[in-house]
Amino acid sequence: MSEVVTRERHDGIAIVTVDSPPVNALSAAVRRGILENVNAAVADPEVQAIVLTCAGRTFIAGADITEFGKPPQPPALNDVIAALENSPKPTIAAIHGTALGGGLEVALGCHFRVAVKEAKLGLPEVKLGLLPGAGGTQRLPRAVGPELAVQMIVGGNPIGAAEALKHGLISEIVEGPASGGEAFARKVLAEKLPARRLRDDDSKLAAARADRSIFTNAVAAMTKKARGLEAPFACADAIGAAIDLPFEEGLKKEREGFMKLVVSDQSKAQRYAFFAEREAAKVDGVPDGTKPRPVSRVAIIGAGTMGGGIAMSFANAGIPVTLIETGKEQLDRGMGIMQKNYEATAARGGIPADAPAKRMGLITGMVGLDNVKDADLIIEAVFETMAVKKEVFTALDAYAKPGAVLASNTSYLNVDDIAATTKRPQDVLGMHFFSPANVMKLCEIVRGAKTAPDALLTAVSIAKKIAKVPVVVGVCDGFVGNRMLAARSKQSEKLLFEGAPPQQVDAVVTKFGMPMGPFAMGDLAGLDIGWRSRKDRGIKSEIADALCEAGRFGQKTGKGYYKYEAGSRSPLPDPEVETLINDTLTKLGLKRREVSDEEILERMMYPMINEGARILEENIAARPSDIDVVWLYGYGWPIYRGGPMHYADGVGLKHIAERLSYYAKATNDPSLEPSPLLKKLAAEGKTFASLGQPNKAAA
Ligand code: 3H9
Repeated sequence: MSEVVTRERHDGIAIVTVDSPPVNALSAAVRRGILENVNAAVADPEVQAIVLTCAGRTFIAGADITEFGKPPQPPALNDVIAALENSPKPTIAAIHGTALGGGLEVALGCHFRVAVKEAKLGLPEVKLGLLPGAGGTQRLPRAVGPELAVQMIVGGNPIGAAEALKHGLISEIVEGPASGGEAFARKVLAEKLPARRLRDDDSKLAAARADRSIFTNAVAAMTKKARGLEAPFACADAIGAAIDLPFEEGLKKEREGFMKLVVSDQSKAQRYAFFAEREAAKVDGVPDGTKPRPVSRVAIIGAGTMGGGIAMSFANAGIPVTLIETGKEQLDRGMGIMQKNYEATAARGGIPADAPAKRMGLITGMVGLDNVKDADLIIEAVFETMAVKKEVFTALDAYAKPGAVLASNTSYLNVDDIAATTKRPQDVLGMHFFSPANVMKLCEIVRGAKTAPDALLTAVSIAKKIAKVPVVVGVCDGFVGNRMLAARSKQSEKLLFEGAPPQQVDAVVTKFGMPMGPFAMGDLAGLDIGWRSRKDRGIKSEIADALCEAGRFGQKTGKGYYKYEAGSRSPLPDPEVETLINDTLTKLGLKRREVSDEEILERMMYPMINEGARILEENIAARPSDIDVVWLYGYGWPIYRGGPMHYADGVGLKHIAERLSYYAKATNDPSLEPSPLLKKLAAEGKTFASLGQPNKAAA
């Protein structure tokens, strides 16, 4: 019999336990094990009820994603679920941890479900570009009604045990999964509770069958932000089939939808991203057995936009922080902004009404750098110039306790130079958060030449604790994300001089799926920052300079590359900008030409990919998938395109290398020549993925 699924009999109750670490995913062995044990329990005359439960940290977390794209192995999940549903003896799923995807579908096949109070239940397949393919779209609407089913399936967000109880998804909240499941089974037998097969119970569909707008309104609300994605709409169609069709026909529709999505490029990209994110957390070059240093006190230096956002990230995770400023006035201003930010979120219903007070209660403001002396981790988020950073780190070296990890939130600067101002470079590294730091999930962890492995792991582990996605990168100008962005910015600027208007460039980039184009992004960040820095360095960029000379600093002045109506953040094309560009080009003796959307897309994407290849050559990123994670979580790269390096593999590296060589000549820009690594891979017909990828994501 199965090794990953076992069965015990306790006085008439069969306890079937799945034990397949790490997350009890439904591999072929687990499916077979459940089926065999349920069948055996049904056949055992001593057994009166069957409890399905899991060992380890969680109930079944879903289908085994590594099996997708490979030839299917029997038994099919639907057959396993049918065995539980058709059992003549009551079946009970006893849930702890997370019952997700196929895991919840198995539980929905049982006649009853109970869960511990911390459990979470959900159908998150949509986040992998899929729909629940084992009856979830048919049984969940029958269990909780179509409205909540749409939220859970189309939105992909799990619910807690209390909500599950309220909506009838579980029958009881229990203390321990196995013991609670067994006790509940005895209650079923003693009270002769009728076994309920969800497939037979259409009562919760009646309202939406009478008035379909209940369903369509719920779908409209959940798909508002689904631009470019296929799966949310396919999920909605499958739930629609539950409302419109008998169970078996709905199941067939669901199956068709699943089979289509599982081979789609979008789902492949989303599954790749799932494993890429987990791979990124594995740090190369750290001796086995290295442990992160314990962190119980955290201090953040600087209560500006970044420092405040970082402090909020800690408070959001329930971790107390000390926020340190040089003066009371700056501190009060920073604390005030955080307070307002929390209140605005609470007013929108984003967090509970008592959250602002609770979270602000975790942030202690203090004046003076000497207040870092008890901190185990110190994150500096002061003004982005080397002189200021060095001054702060010299002071931190004097005040911080031995062994404290000293992190800089620099977005460009050389972390080794910062470390060199201290007598403890082994404790220094970068933690580059992205703005707004309380929202954006990426944290580039910058490993200096002398950073100690345990200091590095400390930063990675604390980033995970505050719900960030950490990616370890090496020291270079702009690290991974901003260095690649700079390659794109250079091209977007050049395109203006060649004749493409800002709105055309931005439209191509947003149509691709990015949240914003480069010019709208410039307007949001403020054009004066770059202008000042160009002036300091004696560099010219005639169009951008002319905009700033005309007082067009971006959104904050109501005009930049675009104009903005009072109180609005929507960029509107401005004829004045058109004139300004024309005048500047005439002055420079340059002629505008028609630039095709195709050229814009290639010149926005390929130079970035080329820079990514250089980043790999220089070992600034350990794997191509790490670069993808940076772009997915730091810059809003569309998840269904997997990240720039994954996208490049899909386009074909040979094509990309050829186009880069072409543009290098056509636009007289040697920086566009393909990097040696890109050239080599292209010549060998290979992909970036061939260098080492999260291989689990079956193609
Ligand atoms: C589905 O069910 C389709 C069905 O409707 C229909 C089928 C016909 N498979 O995240 P962690 C690995 S689609 C394979 O770091 P946590 C993961 O790669 C599925 N492997 O832990 C990692 O490996 P490693 C629907 C999986 O505690 C390790 O487990 N289900 C799977 O932070 C630990 O993972 C989902 O989408 C899997 N399904 O979070 C749920 N899941 O250590 C996906 C995890 O080698 N999973 N692994 O890097 C999750 O959301 C989280 O893993 C979970 C635990 C919340 C469960």
